[in-house]
Amino acid sequence: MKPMRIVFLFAALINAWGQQPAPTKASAVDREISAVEKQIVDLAEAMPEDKFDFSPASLNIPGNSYQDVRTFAQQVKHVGASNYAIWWPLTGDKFPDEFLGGNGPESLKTKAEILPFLKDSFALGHKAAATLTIQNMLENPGHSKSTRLRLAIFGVEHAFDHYGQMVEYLRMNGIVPPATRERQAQPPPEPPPVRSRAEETLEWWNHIGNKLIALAQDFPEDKYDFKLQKDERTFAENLLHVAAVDYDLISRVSGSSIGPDFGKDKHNPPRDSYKTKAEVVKLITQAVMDGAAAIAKEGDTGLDRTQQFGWETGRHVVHNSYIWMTGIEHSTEHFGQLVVYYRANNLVPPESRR
Ligand code: NI
Repeated sequence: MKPMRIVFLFAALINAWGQQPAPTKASAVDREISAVEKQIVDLAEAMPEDKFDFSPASLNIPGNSYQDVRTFAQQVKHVGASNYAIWWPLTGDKFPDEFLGGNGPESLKTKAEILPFLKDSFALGHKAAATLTIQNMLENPGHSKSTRLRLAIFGVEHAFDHYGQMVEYLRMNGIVPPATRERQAQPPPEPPPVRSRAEETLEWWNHIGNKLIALAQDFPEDKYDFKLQKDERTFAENLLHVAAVDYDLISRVSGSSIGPDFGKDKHNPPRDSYKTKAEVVKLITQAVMDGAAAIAKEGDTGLDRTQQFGWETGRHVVHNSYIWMTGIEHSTEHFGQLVVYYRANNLVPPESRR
């Protein structure tokens, strides 16, 4: 991953945390506990009272081995009892004898009795998370063989294990789990509006145009007359040439002469007329801007007008959209050439510096 991307990633994470202070160990773990708590409490509340004693064994699925699995009520009570067993060592509270055994107190039978037990067990989880610090998280509390951090996180893992089973219990009873229902209730995101063809053309025109301007502004002025071979254009002449071709195409599409008079070779303005880097930058910038203005002004109607046009591919009657495409393609060819000039001078082009 490139460094810039990492910066963006961190920026996104910081944004996700909002403007709140940096999370502590306690708050980070507490957030995990809240997440599983919401899922599992919502699920238990969504199961009807009369289904609390449901077990998949009652479905008599051919070849099943569900005989000895927990009922839904036992799943809920097991999560609650386990939460107490796992998190109690962190708070130092006394573990009630009646909570021993995997399924919690025998006395709790109805949905109305079981749900408060579940919720209270998560309240203990929040209390346990609040005790965590960077200093104590690797200590083993009491007689535990696990560290404080391990216990805090294990409660979350264990609850999610049973959440997955309980989801199936709900679906076996024709109930869509609340988390899925919430997700389905969200309206699908609106697709962005389709842009006009002129807007699309403008995007590509500006894209390559801005890349050329960036090179023109960035390249050292004392290397503006650099070229690799004696019979090719220099760095400056390439830019002047692109600007001149742009103006030729803009004039054809607009039906009137636009841009400066470049003299006898209208595609190759003399370097003498544009002596400084500032003058070259100004010309290529103006050409890109004038082209963009013409595309925007003519719109889709302009793109559909036709005229005689000759280029490397031959002479045809073409749509103006074809002429704009020719300009974009032509600019891109010269952009590639200028990038080579960068590398030939042991310089890195702006785009590759990230
Ligand atoms: Ni050319």
